[in-house]
Amino acid sequence: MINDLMQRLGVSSQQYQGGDYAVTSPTDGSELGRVAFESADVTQGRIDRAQRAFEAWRQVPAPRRGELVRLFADQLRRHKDDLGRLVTLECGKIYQEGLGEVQEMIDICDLAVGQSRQLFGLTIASERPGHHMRESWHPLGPIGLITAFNFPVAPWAWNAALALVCGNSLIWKPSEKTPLCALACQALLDAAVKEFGDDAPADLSQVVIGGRESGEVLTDDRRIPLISATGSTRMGREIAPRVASRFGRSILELGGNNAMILAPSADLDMAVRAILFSAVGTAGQRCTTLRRLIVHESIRDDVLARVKKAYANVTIGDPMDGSLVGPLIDGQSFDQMQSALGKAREQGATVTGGERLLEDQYPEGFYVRPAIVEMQEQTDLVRSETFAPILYVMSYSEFDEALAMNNDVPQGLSSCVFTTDVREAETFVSALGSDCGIANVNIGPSGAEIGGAFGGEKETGGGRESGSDIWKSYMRRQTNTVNYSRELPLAQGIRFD
Ligand code: UN1
Repeated sequence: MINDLMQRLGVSSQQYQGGDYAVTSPTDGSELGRVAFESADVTQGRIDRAQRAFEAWRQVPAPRRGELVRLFADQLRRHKDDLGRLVTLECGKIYQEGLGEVQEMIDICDLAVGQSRQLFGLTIASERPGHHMRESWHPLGPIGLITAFNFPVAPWAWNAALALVCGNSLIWKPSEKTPLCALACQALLDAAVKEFGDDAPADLSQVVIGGRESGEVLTDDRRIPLISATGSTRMGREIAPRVASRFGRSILELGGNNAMILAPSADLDMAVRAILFSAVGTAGQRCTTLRRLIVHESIRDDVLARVKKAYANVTIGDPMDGSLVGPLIDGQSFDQMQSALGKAREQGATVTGGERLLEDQYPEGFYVRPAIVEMQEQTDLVRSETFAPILYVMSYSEFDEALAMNNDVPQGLSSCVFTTDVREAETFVSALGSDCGIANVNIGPSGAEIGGAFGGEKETGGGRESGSDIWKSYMRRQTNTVNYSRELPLAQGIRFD
């Protein structure tokens, strides 16, 4: 099956077979392929070629660059099922979500195509007569992309689609756990390049299959002006100072610890559906997963009963077979989940669920029942992100207290309130409300559309990707003052004669 799939996606067998690093499927531990990790020298060579590709690509007019991204989106539409299936096989998320991830790629491509005709700057009033002042946006350089296993294709596309229309070349180091998805995306982009014609340079986009050293080659090379990295806060802590020490820029999209405040006036049916999708969807392995439920004390028992009932009906199993929850990525992730649940029990919490399932059928697949953990208070355990389906439930009495709990974690990615009280809703999204990059009302914290800026504050890293004006991150800003007069007046009225 994997061979047919890879063939249809245009990946040659030598690319994913014959190496010595085994790529396994989290669904059942079966081997999907064997890739070879490249050496640091090979990665260096890629940077040389990416630099040359950039020098050619920046000369192609931006709307024409948009045409390449349009062709790429066509490829994605044509191969949506196959790529969605590969996402499911390689990272274990259910097929519906695999398809959703590919749709997210298509959406950002569409946005980028439009953007390719709108890379405009400002004209600014000059204080001097006979002078024009304006702001121009120019291509930046080869962009280094580092992505995580849980979204093996979409975050690359958020960066790649915009970076390409902005006139940059790309070097992508995917997670070691999901190299096949990266090879497939690269093959689809190569097919689009072929259709596009000769004005797309060779090596416009490259994939680095490698380990940590390859990542370090990218972060340390001054020819790469921007590193965009998605992953853990621990990873971000290593990358950020390395890039900063050479004055490179970075876009960091790191851990989240996303909460829902559930107020007494909320539509509870809607809230429970939102909790279910955002807490157990993707087996709790989204950076935007709902991890903390802060519920008003007056409705706590009712909500808990409803949420437990909804959890009991969730189907867990083969992500290709219509289950709602697939496996965790690996045994290590399972161990981390168990360790967090153990600590919660020590702290006196009541834990429902969390146990391993289907072990006989899949000895190498780590399926778990999503856990609900009733806490007395928000402890340091709750403040740290465990990348697994654990929902900590805590209660509040005053709205201000709930808001303070929402913000009292090191991470600042996503958040939401369920309420029909306009004062609470508007306070939550005000300057005094949620301190996160994403703050929603009557919508769960996960599943953002690509039109907005995506990312968060504090230990989430401060980066933003996707829509809004994020294209500017992939360009360099230049201020131009043009004197069309016959005089040379100095700014600030300075006389120098
Ligand atoms: C991630 O988990 O790294 O908002 C990205 C969401 C998705 C992206 C998640 N659009 O949940």
